[in-house]
Amino acid sequence: MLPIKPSWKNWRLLTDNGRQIWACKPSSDDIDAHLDNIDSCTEAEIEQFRIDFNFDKSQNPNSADQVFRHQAIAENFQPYAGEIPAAKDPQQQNIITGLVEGIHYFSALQSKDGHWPGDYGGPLFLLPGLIIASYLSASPFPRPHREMMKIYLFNHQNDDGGWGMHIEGDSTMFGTVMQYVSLRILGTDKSHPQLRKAGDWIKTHGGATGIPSWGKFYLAILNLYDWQGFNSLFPEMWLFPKWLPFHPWRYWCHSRMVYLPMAYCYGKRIQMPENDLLLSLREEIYCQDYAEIDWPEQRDVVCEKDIYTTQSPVLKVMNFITNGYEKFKSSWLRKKSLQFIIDYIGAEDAQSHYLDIGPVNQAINSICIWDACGRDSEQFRRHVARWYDYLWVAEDGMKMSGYNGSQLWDTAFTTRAILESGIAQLFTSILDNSYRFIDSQQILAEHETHSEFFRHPMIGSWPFSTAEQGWPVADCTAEGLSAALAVHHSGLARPRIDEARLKLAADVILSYQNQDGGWATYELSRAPKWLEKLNPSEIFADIMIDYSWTECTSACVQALIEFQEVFPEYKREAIAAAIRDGLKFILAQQKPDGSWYGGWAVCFTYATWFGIEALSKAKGLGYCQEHLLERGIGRGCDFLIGKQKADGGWGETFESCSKMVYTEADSSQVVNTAWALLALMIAKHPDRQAIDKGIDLLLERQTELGDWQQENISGVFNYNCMITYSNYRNIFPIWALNRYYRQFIEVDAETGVS
Ligand code: LAN
Repeated sequence: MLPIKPSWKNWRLLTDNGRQIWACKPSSDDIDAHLDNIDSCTEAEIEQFRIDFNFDKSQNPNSADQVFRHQAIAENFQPYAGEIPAAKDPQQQNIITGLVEGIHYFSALQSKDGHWPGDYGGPLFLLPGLIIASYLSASPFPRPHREMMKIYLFNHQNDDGGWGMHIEGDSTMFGTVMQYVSLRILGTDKSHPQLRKAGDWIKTHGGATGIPSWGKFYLAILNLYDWQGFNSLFPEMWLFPKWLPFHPWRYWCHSRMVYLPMAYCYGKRIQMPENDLLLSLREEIYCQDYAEIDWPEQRDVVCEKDIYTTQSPVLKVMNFITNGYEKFKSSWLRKKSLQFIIDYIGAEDAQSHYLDIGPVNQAINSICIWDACGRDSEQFRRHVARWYDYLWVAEDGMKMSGYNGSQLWDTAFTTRAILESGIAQLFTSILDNSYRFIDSQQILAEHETHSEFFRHPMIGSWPFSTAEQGWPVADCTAEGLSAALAVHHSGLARPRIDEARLKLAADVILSYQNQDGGWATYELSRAPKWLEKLNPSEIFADIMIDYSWTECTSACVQALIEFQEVFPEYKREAIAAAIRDGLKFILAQQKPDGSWYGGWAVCFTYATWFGIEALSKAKGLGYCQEHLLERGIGRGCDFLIGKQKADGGWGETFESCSKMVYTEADSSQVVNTAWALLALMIAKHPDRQAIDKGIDLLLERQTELGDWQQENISGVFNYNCMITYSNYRNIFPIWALNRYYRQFIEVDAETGVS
C-alpha cells in the first residue's frame, strides 16, 4: 500500500443506506447537510491536491482505491486477534491464515450500512458528459471538485497525448476530444503543454470531425459541432405503434434510456450560446476552418482509431430517410414526440430518485430537464444533487463512476464468499450487517408508472446498486436471493427476509427468463436479433437488445436450484423447467474449446467459472441429462487447465473482451486465478496440483494486511469499454481460499482426519 498522502485526508466518503458521497472537509457525516453547504478549500490546499494526487499511469493505469481504503483502515482496522482454526500442517495453516486475514482486512472496508463501497471508474467518456452538463447549465462544481477532476483527466493521458475509451485503452478521438474539451471547460489554458500534446494528437488524426456519434452529440450541445452533421435521432419514433418490431421500447434499457434524452436534445437542437472559450475551441480541435466545414458530409465520418462497429446498410437507409424527414417534418408531431420524451424522462427521474439508470443518461437528462423546466426548478436541483452520487475519489483524482455504485452486487458476492465454509462463524457481525443491507435493498414496490413507461415488473427483485436507484437486474436478483438463502442456511443471522419475499424473488427471476432459456440483464429480450443492425454507436457492440448471457443465466439457475432445495413444492414444475432450459442455454453457449465468453467481466475465465458453477450445482439433481452436464464441466475444466500459467495463476487482458479471443496477460491476475480455481474446485477437478499451485499464487500475492494488489481492470460492457471493480481483488481470492478450505481442510477437520 502506498503511504498515505497528507491531503487525501481532506476527502471523506460519507455513506447512508448505500448512498456514497465524497465530501471535501465535511463538518459532519450527514450527506444532505453536506450537499447544502459544500466546503471549499484554500489555494494552498488545492496546490497540495496536485502533488498528492499525482498518479503514475505508466506503473498501472488502475488506481487501487487507496483513498477510501486508507480512510476505512484508519478508522476500522485492528490486527486480527480472534481465533484461527488449527490445521494439520503448516501449509494448510498458511491457507487458513490467509483466508482469515483476507476476510478480516476486507471487513474493515464494510460501511456502517453493511455494504462494501468501492471505486467503479474506468470509462473515460463519462466525466466529460457531466462536466458539459454543468457548464451548459451554469451549475459549476465547487472548486475542490473541479481541481480534482482536472487532476484525474491529466493523470490518465496516454504518452502519445491522447486518451482512450477507458483507462487501459489506446487513444481514440472520442476519448481525446472529450477530455480535451473538459479540461478547457475546467479552466486549463490551451497553452498547457499536456493540452498542446493532446491538440496535436487530435489534429494528426484528422480533427474532431471524426469523433464518433456520441461525441458529435456532446460537441453539438456545446455549439462546437453543427447539428446538421449529426444523423437524425428521429424523436417521432416514440410515437410509433408499440407492436412494431423496431419501436424503441424494445431496445436494451441502457440504449433506450440514453437515446431518449439524446433525441430530445436533437429535436430541440439544444446549443450553448457562443462564447470566447467555445470560439477558441473551434480552432483548437478542427483541422479546417470551422465556418468552412461541410457538416452533412461529417455525419458518418469516424476516426479509424475509434471504430468498433460499422454502420449496416439498413442503418444507412434509415438515416437517409430520417435525415430527409427533418426538412419536411411536421412541427405538431415533433412537439408531441418531445412532450412524450420529456414525460418519459420525468418518469425515469421519479422512478430512480433522479439517479437514473446510469451515468450517461443522468447527465443528459439533467440537460433536458434544465431546458424543459429551467435552472431554478426543483427537478433540475434534484438532478444536480445526484451528480455527486456518481463521483469517486481515488489516488488518481476525482472520476465519474460507471453507476451510482456496485453496492448490492459486491455485498451479495462477499456474503456468499464468506459463507462458503464454516469459517463464517468467525465473522458473524460482518454477516449480520451485510444481510441487513441485502434485506434493505430488495425492491418491494412497483413504480406507479411502470407499465406506461415499459418497465418490467420488479417486486421481489434486487438492483445492482441500491433500491432507490430503482432498476432491478435479473442476475443481481439471483445474487441477492442466493446470498439471503446462504445466510438463512448458515443460521448465523436472524432471518428477516421471510418466505413470502423469497418467493417473490423466485417469481421475478422466472419472469425474466427468455424464450431461448437464458436470462438477459434488466429485462426480457424484446426485439428480434436483426434490430442490432440499427446500432448507431460505432463504438459498442450488441447494445440494441437485452440478450441472454451465460453469466446472468448461470446466476439465475444457481439461485433457482438453491431456492428449490428450500422450497421444493413451490411452483415445482415451472422452476424445474426454468432450470432445465437455463442449463441447456448454458451448454449451447459453450465454445468448441470448452470455454464460455464473458460479457460483463474479463472474460473467458469469468464466464467459464459461471458456466461450470451452474452445471456443477445441477449435477445429480435430475434437471438435465447427466452426461451432458459432465461433458460441459469436463470441457470447461480442460480449457482452464490449458490456460494455467507456469506460476500457477491465470491472467487475461481486456482484449479478450474486445477481440473475443483469449488474450493472455503478461502476468497472472489474482481475480482471473480465483475464478479459475472456483470453477475447478466446484467441478471437483482431480488435478489437485493445479489447484494447489493456484492457491499458492493467491497467497504469495496477498499483502501483509490481508489485501491484494490492484492489478488489471476486471469489468467490461458492450465488448469495448472496461470498468473497474476494485473489490473483486478481495472478494474472489477470499472466495477461492474459502472454497479450498471447505473442500480440502474443513472436511478433514470435521471427519477427524489428520
Ligand atoms: C453493468 C454493471 C453490472 C452488470 C452485471 C450485473 C455484472 C451483469 O451481469 C449484467 C449487466 C450489468 C447490470 C451492467 C450493464 C451495463 C452497465 C450498466 C454496467 C456495466 C455498469 C455500467 C454499464 C452502463 C451501460 C454504462 C453506461 C454506458 C452506456 C453505453 C450507456
